[in-house]
Amino acid sequence: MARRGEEGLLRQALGEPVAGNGLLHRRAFLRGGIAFTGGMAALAAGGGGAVAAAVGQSDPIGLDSPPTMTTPGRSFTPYGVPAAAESDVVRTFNVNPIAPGTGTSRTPLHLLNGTITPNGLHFERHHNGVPDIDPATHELIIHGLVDRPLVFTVDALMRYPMESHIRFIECAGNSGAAAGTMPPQNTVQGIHGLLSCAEWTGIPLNVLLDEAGVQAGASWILAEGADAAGMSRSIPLDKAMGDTILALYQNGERIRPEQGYPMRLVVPGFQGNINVKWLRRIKVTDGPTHTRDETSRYSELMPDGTARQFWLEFGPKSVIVQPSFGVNLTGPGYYEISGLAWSGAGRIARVEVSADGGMSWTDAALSEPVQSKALTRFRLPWRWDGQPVVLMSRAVDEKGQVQPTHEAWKAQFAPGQAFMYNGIQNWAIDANGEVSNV
Ligand SMILES: Nc1nc2c(c(=O)[nH]1)N[C@H]1C(S)=C(S)[C@@H](COP(=O)(O)O)O[C@H]1N2
Ligand SMILES: [Mo]
Repeated sequence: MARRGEEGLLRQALGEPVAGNGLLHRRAFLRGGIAFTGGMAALAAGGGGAVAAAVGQSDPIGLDSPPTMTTPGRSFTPYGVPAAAESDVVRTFNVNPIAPGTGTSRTPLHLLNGTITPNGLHFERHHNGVPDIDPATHELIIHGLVDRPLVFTVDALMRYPMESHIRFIECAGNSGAAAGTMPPQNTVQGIHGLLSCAEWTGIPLNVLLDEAGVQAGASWILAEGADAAGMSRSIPLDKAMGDTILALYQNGERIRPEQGYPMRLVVPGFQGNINVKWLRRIKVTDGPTHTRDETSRYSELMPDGTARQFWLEFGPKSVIVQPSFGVNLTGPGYYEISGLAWSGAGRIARVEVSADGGMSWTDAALSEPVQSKALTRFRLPWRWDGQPVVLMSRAVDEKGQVQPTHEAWKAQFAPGQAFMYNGIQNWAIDANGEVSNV
């Protein structure tokens, strides 16, 4: 088959580009259907722009049995683990020898797809290690401005009505390296990997606060963890009474020790720090407590020298993960650009993609279901002609907030600020298909 004919077929199936440097309409893959799939395989045989390999000569229709079909497979395991060949899909971290439990590990977002983070790959941020908590003796106390101070055992909490919600958790320090003056040459994991998304199941916090009876004059709560950092944060009462949950399950199983076993707060869309893990105490208060964790950190220096405190909700943000640094292109041809978008304010309304450094944009398809304060996967078909390009993505949330450029983000703060960074991520692709951060 002549290559020209197949190119024509693909063009017919996928349509003409809708924005600069070969971006195709977001529905092109759907429209292409079977013709597109056939076209890919045929292109491979022709040698150009292939993603599917050509079928072998001796076995043109795949009827020879592979060895796995002639001997029985292995037996069962009590708890499954990923395929051995996937051993590079792991969290990354550096251990500080003086405080080995203090620091972060990062989710390999560039090696995953979809939106849910497997529990063993959820990022971690510990201020003084992972405590070893016995669920038989752990208790949660609710006190302060309440009618009835209460103490709950884990067993008692397991009997309460629960809800499940898919939510992202992101560290306020995530992407901080991208807020600097030089774009970091690192993977999405290295730059943006303090971000994960899971289905959290637990008790709406308002159920427990109502049981304790919040008194008039109360306006905040203090939440404290049972770890060696005694990490504690103030949370506005309306958020605590809103969509905040006391989570006991993570993607169907009990919360991992790293994520706060036996219980943590999930405060949707708010900075990671406030999602207090290993929760042991909630005090209802008439104002923020100004704990160490919210005065020494998690406040922003403004251009006029004042500090902004309690800026808790993330703005709209997105990043292209395929392709991205370390996820290079293998030659000209058709690709699916894909990435993640999220906002602390609610659902993602749209994600626009540019392949010409921001001169022209087109809407990516959002993979359903698009959920509030959860990671959203966006996808866009693209025909790369082999010339250098700059890819960008820009998220807009349901409140109409637009993800800012790097420059616009920086202009809001004093130099050196890096918390809550949500600037646009640019990836340059050179003629060899190699991706760098620009
Ligand atoms: N008790 C306690 N809660 C904590 C922390 C901690 O060190 N101790 N780290 C916080 C920070 S800074 C973040 S970003 C999130 C990280 O949650 P994860 O480790 O489950 O990803 O937990 C928050 N809750
Ligand atoms: Mo964090």
